[in-house]
Amino acid sequence: MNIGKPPVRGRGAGRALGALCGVAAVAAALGAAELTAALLRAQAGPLVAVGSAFIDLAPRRLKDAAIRAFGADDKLVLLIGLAATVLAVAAVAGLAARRRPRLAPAVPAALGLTAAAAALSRPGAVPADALPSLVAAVVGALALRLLLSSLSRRAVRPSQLPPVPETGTTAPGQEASSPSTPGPPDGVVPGPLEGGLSDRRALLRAGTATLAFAALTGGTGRAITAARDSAARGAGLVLPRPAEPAPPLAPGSDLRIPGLSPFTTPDDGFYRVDTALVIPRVPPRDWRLRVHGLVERPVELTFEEVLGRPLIERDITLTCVSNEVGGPYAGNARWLGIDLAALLREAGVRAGADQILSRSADGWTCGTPVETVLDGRAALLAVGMNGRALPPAHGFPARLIVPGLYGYVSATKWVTEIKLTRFADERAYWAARGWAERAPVKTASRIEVPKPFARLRAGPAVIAGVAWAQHRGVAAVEVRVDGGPWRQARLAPSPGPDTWRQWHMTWDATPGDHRLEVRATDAAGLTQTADRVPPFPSGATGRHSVLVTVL
Ligand SMILES: Nc1nc2c(c(=O)[nH]1)N[C@H]1C(S)=C(S)[C@@H](COP(=O)(O)O)O[C@H]1N2
Ligand SMILES: [Mo]
Repeated sequence: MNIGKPPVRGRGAGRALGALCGVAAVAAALGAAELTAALLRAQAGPLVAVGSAFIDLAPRRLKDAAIRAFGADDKLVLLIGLAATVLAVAAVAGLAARRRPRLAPAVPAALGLTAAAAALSRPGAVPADALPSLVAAVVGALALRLLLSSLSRRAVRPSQLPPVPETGTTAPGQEASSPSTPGPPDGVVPGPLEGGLSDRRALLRAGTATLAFAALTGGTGRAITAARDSAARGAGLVLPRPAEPAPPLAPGSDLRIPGLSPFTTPDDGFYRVDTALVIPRVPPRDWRLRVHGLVERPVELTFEEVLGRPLIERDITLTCVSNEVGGPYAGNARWLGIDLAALLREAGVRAGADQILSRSADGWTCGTPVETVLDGRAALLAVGMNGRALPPAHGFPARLIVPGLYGYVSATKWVTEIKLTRFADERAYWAARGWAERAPVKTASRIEVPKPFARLRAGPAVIAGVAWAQHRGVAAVEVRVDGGPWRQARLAPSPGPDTWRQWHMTWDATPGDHRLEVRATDAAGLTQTADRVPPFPSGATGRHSVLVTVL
């Protein structure tokens, strides 16, 4: 009989069991952390804390690549990747426990401590924010110890056991699983085939209990958070009517061509770009906006006070600097809010202040030129979007909207603070990462109909799309086929210079492969350049084109 090494099959199974112990222990740790976070109303649990720190520390190229590869799903991908990594580390720890059973619990403990450090590093973190991760560290370590000890009890070889009377009622394993039985002296955990039936039962019980604990704590935590969320999300909140409604849309503003973006983007179709791994929860009851810094009279507003002021409604197109030529990060909505310029005048901007440094509930910052907001355009502290409260993903309870500027220098969601300062003194989130300090929107146009690589029938075909040049306005859109002469497209009306415009034309399609190309001219007379530059650092330029086949 080979007593030096356990049988091969048993060793493999023992390893698998060790790995499962690791995974179950970390699941219990994450469940307990979720419940702790919910009970304490902590900013975030361990996974989100680590993920958020990762987002802020990630090099720009990686961040850009992630946004491009996953779009708005990048956050889910990051969270899933993180969970998978943590579970894999836990599995390896469980595996290694065969050799070092006493050291193994240090692994979940170290993971939890790392997460606690990440939680404390978040902007606006308070010491309590580390607690969910600390709970995870303790629960993970204890659970892994418990599981490993029930695993190693099975390790006692029959030769080490006291002789068993041959009554047939007591299996060898029963002794092995009694608490007084010491673990294997050399720390090696042999395979399950060497243990008795009741050992297996003990391990099964411990494993099941651990997973049940994970599910119960995790589920309860989620449920508490979800219940609180629906209260904090403005569900059922009715906004006052605008004192100054948006001008009615001229007939034909929306051409309703199949495949063409509607003039007003529905909330659930509106692109989302932000650094928030989970959507910040800001109950309107607790929300405050502080206007301070280089001002004569600091102002503080509650949500009710905002709603009590005259509300202005405007159609404004928002675009992201990360949008590639022809890309999807543009949307047009009807925003409702108070006049941001009036708010600044009320506070009294001091001479020398040239930057409005706004900050969100989750610590993101944005630098907007003072002169842009004060030049008479419809800059808003917005509370409504398309006739309802802001959706949580788009900044509930309040955000900034400044027509003509890319979102990263103008459109702070979940805004809680406006500080008047100087560009020379303070840098906002993306400016600190190399993006342009000032970033007016570049004139752009996009072909939406036909789709790239569409196959069309010969004869009259519709070409249509949208074009934007916020706050200057779109004056013309031209299209050409296969590098031929530029032809004027027909422009749909727009309520003003701050929204995109739909455009269309009819093309007599002839058989063969064709390249359709578009360019827009803004109301200042400047035509979009053909020079292709990437989004970094101040927005992409170049013409959008689409290849089609006509049959
Ligand atoms: N709090 C916060 N606000 C933010 C951002 C962010 O990361 N955090 N991103 C900005 C960027 S880059 C853009 S393009 C717009 C996008 O707004 P949307 O998600 O409502 O479309 O929000 C801006 N506001
Ligand atoms: Mo953006």
